[in-house]
Amino acid sequence: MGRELTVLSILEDEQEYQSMARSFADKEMAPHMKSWDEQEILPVDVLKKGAELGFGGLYCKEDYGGSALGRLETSIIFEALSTGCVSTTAYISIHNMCAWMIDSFGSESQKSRYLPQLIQMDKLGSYCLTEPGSGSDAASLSTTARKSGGKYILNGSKAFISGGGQSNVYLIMARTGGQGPKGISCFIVDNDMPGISFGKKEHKLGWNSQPTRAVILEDCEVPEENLLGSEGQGFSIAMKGLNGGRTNIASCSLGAAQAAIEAALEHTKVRKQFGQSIASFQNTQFKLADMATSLQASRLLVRQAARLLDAGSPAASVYCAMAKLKATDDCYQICDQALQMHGGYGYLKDYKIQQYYRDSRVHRILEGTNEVMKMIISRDLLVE
Ligand code: FAD
Ligand code: 2MC
Repeated sequence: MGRELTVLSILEDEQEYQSMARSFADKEMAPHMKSWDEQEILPVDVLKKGAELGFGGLYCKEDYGGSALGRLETSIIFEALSTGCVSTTAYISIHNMCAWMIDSFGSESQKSRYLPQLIQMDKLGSYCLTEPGSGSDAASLSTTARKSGGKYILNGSKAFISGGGQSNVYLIMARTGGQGPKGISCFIVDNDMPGISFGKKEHKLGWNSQPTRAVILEDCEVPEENLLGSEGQGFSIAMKGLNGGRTNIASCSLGAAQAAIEAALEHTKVRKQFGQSIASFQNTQFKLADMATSLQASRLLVRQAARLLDAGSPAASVYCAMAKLKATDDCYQICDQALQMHGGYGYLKDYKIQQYYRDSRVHRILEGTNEVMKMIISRDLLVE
């Protein structure tokens, strides 16, 4: 299958984006994904090459060099890139979310200072919402930002920050007002501002091509012109960023599942047991059919969420939650099934299937756990 089936779901002009991204994934990413994982390398040179094709600011406006694509095209691109390395693509997706937040809510001066380098990926961005004491309950965060003279003084710590220690620009959600979401503001913090430091590099099951660290703020001095949007707008900015983030992460899961099915097809056609190929057993064939159908159903829901984001629909955030829930759960199951079809070989690090399985596992946890996605969907259903 594989590619033919993917192509069926999109229009002709969108195929161009898909084949450009797939060709980049095949040439620049797939041959290295194993070593990036084993050696825990964030391939900054490859990110910069990707930025030349527009991957650094896919849905930023053209004013400062963005690609000005829709979320639908972005989803197609992240899916295709993920077939070459899920973890690296997911990092690119977080970077894109940060660039979009500055593009959408920044002043002209913030945009002109940060966007050109972010979009070129000469500088990398990280998104900092989670704290040790506030994960799913993000609005309870306790990092503070106190105004003093022409500066804000930030104190607190952020947990699990993707790109932490390696990124240059951190979008930090901190409390400038009272309890709850309305007391939160968003700051653009450079890695060399006084008072920012980073924790140890976390050891992870997957997503190893990108570092994850705590970001520690001790009387961190941030110029007041680095407040993004207005005081109290930070939670809303963070959530709007995450709507796109969730379709992006869901798209990365689509890519993992697509690659897993391709690997399963390759393996089961060649591997023989009981005198015939594994692919000739009806159990294998039916499983493959279920996997392809499940991938396609996830894909349609992700593309629908992306379309609603593009249309500015009020239903978009719920669809983004549905797409993230469905695609990250189902695509992880597809990776698991594909690993099973490899038998013992699937469990060996010599075979790439285990990396898709490991890398896609965390998509059910981050950018809002899938239980939080169910909370968002059910709240909408039950609203009076
Ligand atoms: P908790 O909130 O403690 O949840 C634990 C369990 O309880 C989960 O299963 C959860 O679904 C469940 N639960 C919680 N509340 C409810 C409820 N009301 N109803 C039902 N079940 C509930 N964060 C960032 O800000 N920036 C990043 O770049 C970033 N990168 C990450 C990278 C990695 C590799 C990982 C693992 C995490 C990253 N995160 C990042 C953090 C991630 O968003 C959080 O881990 C996630 O939101 C869950 O928070 P938590 O880990 O505190 O779990
Ligand atoms: N889009 C737009 N606005 C949103 C929104 C969304 N998806 N979610 C919430 N809001 C708004 C909401 O409309 C409300 O605004 P207003 O008061 O003007 O009506 C405000 O935000 C507060 O929302 P709630 O009243 O729903 O707040 P509550 O605290 O009950 O729940 C919840 C919010 C659980 C949905 C939010 O805390 C959440 O999404 N938690 C998960 C945290 C998360 O996703 N973390 C990811 C970190 S990043 C990461 O993992 C990476 C790898 C980068």
